[in-house]
Amino acid sequence: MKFENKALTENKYVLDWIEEMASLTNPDRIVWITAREDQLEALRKEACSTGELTKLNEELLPNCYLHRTAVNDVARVEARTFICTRKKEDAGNINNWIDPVECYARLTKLYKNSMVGRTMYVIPYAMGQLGSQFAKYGVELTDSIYVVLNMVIMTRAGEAVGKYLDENFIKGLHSKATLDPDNRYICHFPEDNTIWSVNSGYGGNVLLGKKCFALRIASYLGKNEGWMAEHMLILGLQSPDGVIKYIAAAFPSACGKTNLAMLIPPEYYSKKGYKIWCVGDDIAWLRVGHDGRLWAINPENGFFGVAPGTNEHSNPNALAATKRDAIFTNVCHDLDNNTVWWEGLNDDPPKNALNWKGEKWDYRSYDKADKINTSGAHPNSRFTAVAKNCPCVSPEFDNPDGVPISAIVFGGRRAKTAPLVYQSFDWQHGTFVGSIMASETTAAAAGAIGVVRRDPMAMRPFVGYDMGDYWAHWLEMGKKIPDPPKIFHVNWFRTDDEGHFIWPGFGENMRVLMWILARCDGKAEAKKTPIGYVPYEKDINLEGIDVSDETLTELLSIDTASWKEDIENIKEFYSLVGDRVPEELKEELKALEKRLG
Ligand code: OXD
Ligand code: MN
Repeated sequence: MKFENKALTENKYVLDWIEEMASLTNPDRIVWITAREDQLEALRKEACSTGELTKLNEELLPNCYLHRTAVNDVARVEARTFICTRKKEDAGNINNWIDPVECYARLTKLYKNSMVGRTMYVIPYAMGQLGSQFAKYGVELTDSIYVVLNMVIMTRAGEAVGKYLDENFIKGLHSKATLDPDNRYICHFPEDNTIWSVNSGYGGNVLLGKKCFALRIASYLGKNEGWMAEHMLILGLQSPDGVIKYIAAAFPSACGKTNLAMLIPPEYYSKKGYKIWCVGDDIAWLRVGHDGRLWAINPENGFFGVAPGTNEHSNPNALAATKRDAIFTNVCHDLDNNTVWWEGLNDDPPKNALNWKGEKWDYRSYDKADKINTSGAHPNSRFTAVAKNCPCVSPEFDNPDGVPISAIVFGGRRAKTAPLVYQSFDWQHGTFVGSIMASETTAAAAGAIGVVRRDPMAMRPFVGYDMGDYWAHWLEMGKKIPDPPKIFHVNWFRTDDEGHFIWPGFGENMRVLMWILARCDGKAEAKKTPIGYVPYEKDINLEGIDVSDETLTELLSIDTASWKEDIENIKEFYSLVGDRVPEELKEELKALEKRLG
């Protein structure tokens, strides 16, 4: 095998695998990614020369680039994502499955000679801090410079990783091939530590360290090795005495997860000296520490955030992180300034611009009902930003031991069913609360409005094995954590009868976090209700916001009728998950039904 530069490992197992993949895909050149600045700069130049990237205004957006994916390749494709376990039942009813022998054969045909005339980049990378007990290592082979440059932001990639590569590394093969949507596959072989992705160039399908490794493969490893990989943000809330308490929180998409991860405390709290630190915005790996608490790291090194809606008000920290060293995907290109724009950035769309497809764009044609065809930026357009460029990045971001978690928070978008916040009775009940997590579809999403989609632990598309076994693993973990975090559920999206949100959300969500931490410290009482512990009105601080006592009572009320309706939906979902739903959770469901009367 002929590398253009020096191999970064001598491990024969790793080299043999690269050789095998290279003889299948047949690239013209093979280059190891050292991630040294001179190499990256040469790759950026090359990508600009072919149109793969556009360099943006160096003064306004230093070291920032714009990329457009194919118009039919703009999001993760769950229907084409597969968990290929030898036994179908191990992938479970929620995942798509193909027999691994058949899948390897089918994809081998698609990879055959797919890199002829192209370069294969060999990206050694770590999820987590190099050398940390949490860290896991992988190699992604790809024919895309865009993937290389994104992986260098999103993971700890490059020459320092070489010495950590051994037989346990995660083998990732990605080829854009022909970008044929009918032959697009995102396949996971958890029993072989392997990920194969073909015919896509979109982030979540091709940055294999993220959803594919850090959630799907890692959740499987975690089950076997006694730890957890979760779709959770991690934030630290610092009180005026300097003490920082950490919260891990899981939300389905479109619930403001990145905004919560980077929350700016409202003036009432900031004046007193409170502060929020962001450890992670998407993924948490959790392990039991020597002190008996649950500790977490963010295995990533950057943010792959949704651009539309990000602005000075909703998330100034994320916006600041995009001001340098960022890659923008499928946003609107302001040609006068050579900068970028997206819906919800400000009220001043560029007058001379290209839309996300690269076509001349007239902002006056924008129609909310047809965003895909009329918006400047694609609704799922993204920024890839270096975590360290975020003003509120936690000082513990690189701590190889992670941070101790006081509270786990689940959330969803529910008009009526879930109160603003409640606490589970214990770990088992908390696991149940996670298992019944759900969101109602909004006008923003395609399809009917108000349809409940169950998304347990926000992991529905990301568990690399059977969902029932995953819940069983949660219950097992609960037995192994001597001093477990308390588990809560929040809902920022409660509405009145006219459908208006009655909670202000955004920074004001800090008021709810304060109650959660007070509960963890044993400093707040709570009402025992059929669904869990709910705050007394007096314990949610409303100073400085326009929320009346009546509204708070409404926010904390339990709508028994809608809970009873929900029970039926949960039963259907449990039977969809199938016969591996743990008995303990079925009992929790029965007990809830009984308490509701
Ligand atoms: C993401 C997602 O992109 O959850 O983070 O879809
Ligand atoms: Mn996510």
